Amino acid sequence: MMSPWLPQDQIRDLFSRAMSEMYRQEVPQYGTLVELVETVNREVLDADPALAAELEANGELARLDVERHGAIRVGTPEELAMLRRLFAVMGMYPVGYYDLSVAGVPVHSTAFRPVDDEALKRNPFRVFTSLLRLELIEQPELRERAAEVLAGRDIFTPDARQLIETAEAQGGLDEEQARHFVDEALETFRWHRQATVDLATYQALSNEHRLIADVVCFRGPHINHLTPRTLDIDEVQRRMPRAGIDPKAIVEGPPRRDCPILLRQTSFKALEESITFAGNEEGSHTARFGEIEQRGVALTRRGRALYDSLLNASRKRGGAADNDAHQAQLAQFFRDFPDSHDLLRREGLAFYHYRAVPGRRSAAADGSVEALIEAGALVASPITYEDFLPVSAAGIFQSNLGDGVRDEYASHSNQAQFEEALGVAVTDELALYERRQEASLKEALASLG
Ligand code: OOG
Ligand code: NI
Repeated sequence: MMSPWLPQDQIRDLFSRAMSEMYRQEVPQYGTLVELVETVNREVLDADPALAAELEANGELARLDVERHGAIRVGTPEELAMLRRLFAVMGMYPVGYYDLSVAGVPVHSTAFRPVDDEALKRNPFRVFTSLLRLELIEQPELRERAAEVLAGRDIFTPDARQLIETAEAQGGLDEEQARHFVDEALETFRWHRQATVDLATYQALSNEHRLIADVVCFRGPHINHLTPRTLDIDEVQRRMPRAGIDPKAIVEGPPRRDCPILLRQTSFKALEESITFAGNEEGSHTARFGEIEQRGVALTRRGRALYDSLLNASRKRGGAADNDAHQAQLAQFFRDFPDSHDLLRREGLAFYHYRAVPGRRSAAADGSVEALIEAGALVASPITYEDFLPVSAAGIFQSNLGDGVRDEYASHSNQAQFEEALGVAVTDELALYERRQEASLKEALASLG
């Protein structure tokens, strides 16, 4: 019998499109950025048919135009736990733990995202979700005031809560319920230009940390950016000023390479937005910004360790004058990182998806993976990195929080505490890539006999 429920992948797709539409209305520059990214992506695909064919073969061409990640920040364990249930309705699960306190930001985070191959192909929508760590606020009165304000809000509509319970109880939502759910869930992410506190409270919290004010003083965890995926981040960065967008100085992540690895990101500055505070006082707040990203192959633990050590070595050398100099310096350090898929795979630095080519097996000298690849019986294609990078995330946070970066929060990593708030353990992203790689190899070898 066919399931009466709308597939989770479809609910997620509806939701990510609705979110994109809402953010386009809220932040018109986002629409401009999406158009710029689409133009550059089209040019890249036209100029590089081999890349187009590879993306097509990996099922990534179709998802490119809808591919986005967003970010929100919540204030309490209850909010985080309820979000987990909300995202689960759309087939999005917490993957990875990110400790941002080392970067002077009093939050820790995970990414809610689809986890299996088919779901990722359909729509890989991800939401980077941070939980405020009130315990890192030093002044007791301020900490209590923030907790009190947070206790007084409900970031979910009554219907959203009801539909989450319905989905859990019956194992899904029918189409009408799903559409209603998408509308109601969207409300949690909407911008509110009315603060829930007076200007003095806002300022006290903001003086402690701008991010604390952003989390505490509003009715909900407004989506603070929505990021399209580009195939050429350097080109989009170059064209941003002409489109009237002012990018942050430096593209975060690895340098440009023949075989892109992990994730490269850049953002435009947060907008200053006028806010009405309790008691009708007028003021402003900067929260929402734009970002683009270019994704490459996921790295193994070994590959990631090499990435981290080369990035650290370059950072130790010190900041460069501008992005060109920064990229040139990074490229120097990354000469020690192999830059062909054959090498990355053979040296166990990156993850690959294996696929069988029927009829070619007899050409292989023996049954080994290498011989089968050599004979063309087995094809390995890069598995896209679906996650985030803490150093880059810190750079994005900081460029949008302005100065006043502090280091007192250093080394407060507490995954157990985060998972207790969340209500489940996060999935280890490396184990997940490993499983997907292994499953594809097993299936390919089985079909080759
Ligand atoms: C999240 C910043 C992290 C990314 O792409 O690394 C992020 C935030 O500012 O809330 O989105
Ligand atoms: Ni982001």
